[in-house]
Amino acid sequence: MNNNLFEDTDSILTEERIFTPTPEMVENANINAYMKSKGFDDYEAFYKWSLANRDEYWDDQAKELHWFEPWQKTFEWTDKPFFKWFVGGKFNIVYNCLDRHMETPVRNKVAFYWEADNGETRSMTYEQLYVETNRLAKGLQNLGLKKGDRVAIYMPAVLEQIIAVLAVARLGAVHTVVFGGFAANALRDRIIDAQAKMVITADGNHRGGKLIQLKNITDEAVAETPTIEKVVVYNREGLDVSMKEGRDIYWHDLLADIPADTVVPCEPMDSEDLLYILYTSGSTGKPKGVVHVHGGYAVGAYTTTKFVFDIKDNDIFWCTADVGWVTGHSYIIYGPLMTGVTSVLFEGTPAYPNPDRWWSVAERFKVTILYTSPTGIRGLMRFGEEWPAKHDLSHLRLLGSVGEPINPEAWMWYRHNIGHDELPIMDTWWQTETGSIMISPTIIQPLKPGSATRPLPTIAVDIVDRNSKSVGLGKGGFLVVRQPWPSQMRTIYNDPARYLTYWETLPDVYFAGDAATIDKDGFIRVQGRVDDVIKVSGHRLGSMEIESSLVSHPAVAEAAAIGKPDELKGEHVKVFVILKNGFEPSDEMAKELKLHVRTTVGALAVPEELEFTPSLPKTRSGKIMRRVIRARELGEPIGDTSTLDA
Ligand code: 6R9
Repeated sequence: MNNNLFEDTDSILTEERIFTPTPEMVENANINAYMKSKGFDDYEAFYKWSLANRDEYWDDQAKELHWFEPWQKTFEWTDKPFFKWFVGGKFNIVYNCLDRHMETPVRNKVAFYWEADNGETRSMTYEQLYVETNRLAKGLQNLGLKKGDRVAIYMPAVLEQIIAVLAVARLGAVHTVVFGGFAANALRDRIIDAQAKMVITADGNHRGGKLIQLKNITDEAVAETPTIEKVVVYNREGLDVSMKEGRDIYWHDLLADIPADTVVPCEPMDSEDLLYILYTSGSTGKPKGVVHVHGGYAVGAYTTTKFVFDIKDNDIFWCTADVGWVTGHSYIIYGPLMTGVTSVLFEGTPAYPNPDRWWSVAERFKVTILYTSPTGIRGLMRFGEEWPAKHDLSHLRLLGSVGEPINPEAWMWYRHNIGHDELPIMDTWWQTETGSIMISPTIIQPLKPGSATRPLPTIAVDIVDRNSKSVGLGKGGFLVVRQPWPSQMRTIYNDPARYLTYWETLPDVYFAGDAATIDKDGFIRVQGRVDDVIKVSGHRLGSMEIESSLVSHPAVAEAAAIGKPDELKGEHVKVFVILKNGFEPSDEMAKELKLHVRTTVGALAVPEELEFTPSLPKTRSGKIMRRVIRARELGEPIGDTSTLDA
């Protein structure tokens, strides 16, 4: 890690604008009601209490959900840093998303309003979602799916994607959702690592007006995955796709004889049984299969949805993420459904056909809470204020941001143009590995543009030096967490050693690679990754994945990928390429290599800049020193080069 990372710390700590909540916001806030029940009316004092009473806090939250059998012990270190939450409890997250609401007025509420890329709309009540989930669960059961089996879900943002996720989890099987924008190789690698038995996909769909051939890509991936027995295909577009006899089956054929009153009871899972594996990029090697479980994950997703977004009965919640990322898992599907709120699911892209598409969706569905990303905001900022101004966004009452640091300029634009100069913005810091939001204001706290403010209750966040010692107010360091929380990943699938690195990089704390500063008032500002992960438009890409793709091209000897600051995307990819003897640098070659990355990794990973170079800086052990390349590229101090092979 770079020693000089925090040299510019002082210059970043200058934000003085503070926005305070109105008395009505505080009075009606969900978090306020809970605080009061514990005898507090001040967040700081309440937070201190929560650190000392972690298990009581989580017991209170967990009790609001349905358990087939209660837990005996709230938390247990099994073999540190491995641990369990809600030990002995029997639980199914889907029961809490659906079945529980069948006894209450939520039954007839809209669960999702959906809008297609082409503008078509559809909606589904909680009861309809319950019915369709049960039918699909029955169909999957008929295909032989059972508890513990892994299923890859490679679908567009249609309601059936959500039904697929819920049906798999209902049966106690484990889903691994693969983003619909990923290429065949990425899908194949994830299927192989998870040893998935089934893929649920669609023929294809349109996004931003472009057709994505999901079934063709699935066929290509599945040709090299021995574990796949069945491919279920949802007919989204009526495309003429090839169906392999005995392996492939259409969703509608699978469900044809399954009546609407079919009930497949939720599999009673142990709290610690697997719910899903979600692959995310690390700095080296293949993507990591982050493992989440039914009990603790549910409690974390539910609690944060309730407190951070302050969900009320008549809210319309819209999280613009894709279900293929963790944000979609926790805040499109699980968190919102457990709270019984009405959500929006949107298949399209922000600026298609016009730069006001999002604002038009928000207006038409009367969205009250909008949760989006800095990259989304920056992307739309560039078209000008007149686009949001065309729309009545007066229903909005709360805004959120996630995925990367939000620069104060974008924060102010968001508040001014979307939040009519008065809405609070919840800048939420968390990760695939944390399962749910960790650092974020709630509606009752003061805000500073560009700051995720403070940790949520019980989350023992600290900013530390290399010895895990707090740096103190007004300084910068590594962002760590000192105590476990329920929705934390349990391990890396097939690779527990890799899980250990999160706890062993810095002594006795959880560290997942971000740097942060804390100002004199205790406001935290997350600065981004300290390792070699590149964050493009809010999505984590491993430098390794991009480099592996490049060196798989016959002309490439070696490659190094770095992230460079990008006004729009947060970071963009720049690659340095050493060609093999006999190949000459040219514009055509650069084009060909970019295309190669597109087809092997996916469009997000395509390098914006490609430079041919005769050599790359390496350590003596042969590791490419990406931070040296990055420092050179950005004209920054190079730092410790003691391991550099001169
Ligand atoms: C939820 C999600 C995690 C990484 C994380 C950090 C960055 C996320 C942020 C933020 C600053 C925020 N990040 N939210 N940085 N402020 N509010 O994005 O998960 O895809 O696993 O990425 O994203 O660098 O470590 P994931």
